[in-house]
Amino acid sequence: MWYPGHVQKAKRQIKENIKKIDAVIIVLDARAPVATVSFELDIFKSKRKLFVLNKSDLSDEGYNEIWKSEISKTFPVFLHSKHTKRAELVDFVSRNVPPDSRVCVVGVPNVGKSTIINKIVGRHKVQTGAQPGITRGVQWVKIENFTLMDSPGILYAEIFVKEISAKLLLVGCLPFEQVPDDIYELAYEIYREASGDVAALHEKLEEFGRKRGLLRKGGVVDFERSKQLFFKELSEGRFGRFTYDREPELFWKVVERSHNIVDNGDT
Ligand SMILES: Nc1nc2c(ncn2[C@@H]2O[C@H](COP(=O)(O)OP(=O)(O)OP(=O)(O)O)[C@@H](O)[C@H]2O)c(=O)[nH]1
Ligand SMILES: [Mg+2]
Repeated sequence: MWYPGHVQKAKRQIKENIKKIDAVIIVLDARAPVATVSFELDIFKSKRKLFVLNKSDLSDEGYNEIWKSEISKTFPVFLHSKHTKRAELVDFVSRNVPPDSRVCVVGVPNVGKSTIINKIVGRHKVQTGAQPGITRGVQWVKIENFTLMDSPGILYAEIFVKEISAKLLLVGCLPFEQVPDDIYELAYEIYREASGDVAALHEKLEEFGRKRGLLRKGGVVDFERSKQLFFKELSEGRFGRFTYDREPELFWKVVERSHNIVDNGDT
């Protein structure tokens, strides 16, 4: 599926800088911590790891606590959202990395890496945006106690588990126009289960498309546009707060596997 050249380049750039890095902040989406930890953690094998559960304003509050306590069994973890105060975020990083560390911020596309860096820095130093693939190269930003490295979102070259792709779609990490239909269908079923929405996908897109005026000649709904806009808005939290990954035990299995899959960057 989607694997643009820049993801491959990003992995190469991260690997080139790996010796200079003392610690990594792994940014996850609080709605799908398992799906968003599914990338090559082996690159960071021997590094100190901190986790940020981001976009927690869009996930279920009860599950936020469950996930925080699960990950905290092994790693420092911080529940973050756009409402979190800068001082709390800076304090979390400062407490968990040695002074003058060089810290790389990593994660799948669009999870909020650059937004977090800007908050820590206190200024709009690195570019952010509502689509995956905004950051195109590594960028170092120095602040008082440590230096941060922003990096482009990375993904496995092949995501074999459809459920992971579907959840990445639900939280906005994949480009909507390139995702195959079977992944959309699965994503919709996962959304239905989390939300209790009873409408079938076709009905939903018909209703949504009509309401938004996404029509073709003759007044028929343009299902392609309706689908993409519906899923974009869903990923931005417009229809409520949902947590799609609800099995904390799975997290550790995926983390272990992600440490062992070595992508040589050629696939
Ligand atoms: N609701 C909400 N939106 C957020 C949060 N953090 C980031 N965003 C939004 O998510 C989108 C992606 O943010 P970025 O910081 O550009 O994400 P990134 O991980 O750097 O993305 P790439 O560079 O494309 O890999 C932007 O529209 C942000 O405004 C959050 O905590 N809550
Ligand atoms: Mg970015």
